[in-house]
Amino acid sequence: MADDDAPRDENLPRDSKLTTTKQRWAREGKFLTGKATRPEEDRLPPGQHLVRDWPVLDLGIQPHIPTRVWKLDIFGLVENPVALDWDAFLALPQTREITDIHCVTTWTRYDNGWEGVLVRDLLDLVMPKPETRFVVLYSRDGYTTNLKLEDFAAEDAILAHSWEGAPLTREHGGPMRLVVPHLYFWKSAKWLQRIEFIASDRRGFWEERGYHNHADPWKEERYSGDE
Ligand SMILES: Nc1nc2c(c(=O)[nH]1)N[C@H]1C(S)=C(S)[C@@H](COP(=O)(O)O)O[C@H]1N2
Ligand SMILES: [Mo]
Repeated sequence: MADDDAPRDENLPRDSKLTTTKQRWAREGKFLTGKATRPEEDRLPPGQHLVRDWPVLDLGIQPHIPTRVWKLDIFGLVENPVALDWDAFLALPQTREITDIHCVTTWTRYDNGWEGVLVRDLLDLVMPKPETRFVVLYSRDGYTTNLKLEDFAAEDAILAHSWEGAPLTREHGGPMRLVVPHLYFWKSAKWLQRIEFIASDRRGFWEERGYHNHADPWKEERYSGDE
């Protein structure tokens, strides 16, 4: 093709609505789930093996929390601090999703069906202040864990009350636990009771005891020595 025939920049339609919209989608990664683009053989993070059962891991205390007395306290750097009871929690938008679990002890369990309230829907309610950069999660058994706000706000992070169509069992954190699928499972607090929004980071139970502060399984962020 002669140079003269090549389409020249100035001849291309410039600001058609479709072009600018598509450019915006590309910038925002629209329609990317982060999963469709990952080949099936890369679904298992490094150093992990698949299990079919669902192991139970905790500090050995499995609190019994009837929904009648259940409360979720959200406080700290938010415009609208709230204390939700069970009915108020169920009145928030409900979402179902299927995600994988990756535990730092090297087991991975595929395709867990959750139902609950997306963290994003909770954030719409409480509205973190601009200075908020981290959250600390406090559980009824005394467990704590910390997350960057952007990890807590991941599109698939969910406050789950059901698993595979049935109420979440007590041993797995029922009546409600957090699930943050893109991080090792210790970040997913069972029996979640309080969420604090803060400006500077504060390490949780395992993060203070040698576990990585961030916990990305794809980067094998297992231990704090690798931070
Ligand atoms: N409240 C609470 N949440 C917790 C824990 C805990 O001890 N207490 N353990 C964490 C760890 S280390 C893991 S691997 C997962 C285990 O969840 P499971 O017992 O449902 O598999 O819960 C996480 N959340
Ligand atoms: Mo764990």
